[in-house]
Amino acid sequence: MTDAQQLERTLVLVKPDGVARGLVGEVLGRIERKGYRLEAIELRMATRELLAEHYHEHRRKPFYEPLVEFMLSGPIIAVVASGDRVIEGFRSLAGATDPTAAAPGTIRGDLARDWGVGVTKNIVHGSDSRESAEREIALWFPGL
Ligand code: D4T
Repeated sequence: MTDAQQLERTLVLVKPDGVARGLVGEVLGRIERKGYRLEAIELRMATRELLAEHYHEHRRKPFYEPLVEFMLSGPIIAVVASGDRVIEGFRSLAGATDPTAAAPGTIRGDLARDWGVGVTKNIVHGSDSRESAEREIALWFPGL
């Protein structure tokens, strides 16, 4: 099997707002009902070091510090899901970054809103490319 044919994987995070609001089952259910496979699931607290790597591309953005504080505010569910085109497919399930603008029918469109903190509390993260997915999976699930 060549690299291009290898089963695609993505890293999904249910962020602290999703866990605190009891939406883990809802998010995982949508991934499963879409037909993707859950390869690994872990409930854990992030660390500042892990988030510094995970959000490396945003490190100089004004929302970086509030984002990291939010991601440290409670437990996160880290998930590896697999399936053909799962990266694109999960981002489609998640909807637009801004929960106010996210289309109804998507996770963010149906379940998230602006709580006065802009777009930070948007329930889920999903990798945005094969390269990011493999980098993020190695961070959250070393050895998987
Ligand atoms: P993630 O990475 O969480 O799947 O989100 P997106 O891919 O949809 O969005 P992103 O990379 O642009 O942003 C990452 C993360 O930062 C938060 N954020 C973003 C924020 O708090 N304020 C902002 O202005 C933006 C653009 C939300 C998601």
